[in-house]
Amino acid sequence: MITRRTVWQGSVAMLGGAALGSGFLTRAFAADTITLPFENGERPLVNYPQKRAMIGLTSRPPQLETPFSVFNENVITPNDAFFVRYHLADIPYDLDPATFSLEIKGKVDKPKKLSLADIKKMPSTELVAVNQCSGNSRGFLMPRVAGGQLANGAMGNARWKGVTLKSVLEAAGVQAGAKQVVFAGMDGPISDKTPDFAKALDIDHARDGEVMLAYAMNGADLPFLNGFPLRLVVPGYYGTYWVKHLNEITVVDNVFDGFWMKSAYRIPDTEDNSVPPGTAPKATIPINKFTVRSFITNVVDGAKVKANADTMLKGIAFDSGSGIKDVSVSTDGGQTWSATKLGKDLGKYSFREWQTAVKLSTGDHELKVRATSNEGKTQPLQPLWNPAGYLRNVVETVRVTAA
Ligand SMILES: Nc1nc2c(c(=O)[nH]1)N[C@H]1C(S)=C(S)[C@@H](COP(=O)(O)O)O[C@H]1N2
Ligand SMILES: [Mo]
Repeated sequence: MITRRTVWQGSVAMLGGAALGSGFLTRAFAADTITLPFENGERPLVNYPQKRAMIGLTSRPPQLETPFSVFNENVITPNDAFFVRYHLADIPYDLDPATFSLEIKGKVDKPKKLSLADIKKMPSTELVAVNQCSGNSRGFLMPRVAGGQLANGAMGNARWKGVTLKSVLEAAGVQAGAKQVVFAGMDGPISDKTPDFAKALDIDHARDGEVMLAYAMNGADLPFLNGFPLRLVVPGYYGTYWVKHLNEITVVDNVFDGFWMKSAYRIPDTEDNSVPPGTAPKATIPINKFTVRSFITNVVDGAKVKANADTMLKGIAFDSGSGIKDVSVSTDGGQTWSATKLGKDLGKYSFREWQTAVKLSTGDHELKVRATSNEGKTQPLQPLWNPAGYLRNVVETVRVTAA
């Protein structure tokens, strides 16, 4: 029998090799590339353990984007195609799930150290939810901004299984005066000058019964690169809060001022969280909930379709958890819109499928898709801008030629 420990030792060797840019990775770079639709968009397709060929953004640490075609295959993103984002290069490749423990400390009556077995003995909960990087789609921003130049593949939808953070906090006994809960994982910086990755949620949010400590994803253990053996799941919130390899929860009686909360992952404190392109915001707040988005997944930009016949359009939409009320498409560049048929409801935090048929006359057309959430939010026709390139949710356009 192959034990997990053995499997990981094997994988670690491969990961190490890939991270160091061995011949294995160099060959992957040379052989297969993909060009994302913006300037300097050429990327290698890279191979990592537990992952199919993914779009490589960086190798140390590994950052992998999901090829967009995956979103047309299934409303649930397969584990082996789920994107990967890390900040710090010291990743706990040698972690042993048998000795792993999660510490709960700070302003609690009963500090705890829970093993994975302890956690798996607690009542479990499941939820389908989208994880999306704050910088998803950043590569499309004009003017361009610094940061990972991602297309639309730094998102994914999975069924998460674990225990509620609420139940773990209750077991530890949160003390009066608690303000926030701080989360840290086992990865760390290679140099002391880089601040360790830690994120915080307000105490009420942490105790809402939905925020989850997940040990499984789509019916399997978390892939190593997606946070094995335990990660935070914060439904409706950007991925930056979804701390991976989670081993430390600290209840604090102040607003946590770590670098990744106080200085990074901030959005303009304006009504639509944008500023005029190229300008700096006067005040900022921590990034929080997803903006509403929708995509056509089955027709790619530049496609040729049959004129005056039914063209099937299908895709996905999601918001921060009010749920999708309507997805409409336009075949005339946004002048007129028609409703589409929504697919099965997998829960308010999930991708929602939609589809419709359109007839296109001979010539060039701009197909647009726009979602409206149950809380009445919709997507702008012109892109909003902020200096970090977060929150992108402009109405997407796919150009096709009908003949
Ligand atoms: N431990 C740890 N957790 C982390 C990060 C990290 O760098 N270290 N990055 C965060 C960010 S910014 C994102 S977008 C998500 C990505 O989750 P994924 O890699 O499973 O797709 O992980 C989050 N959790
Ligand atoms: Mo992210």
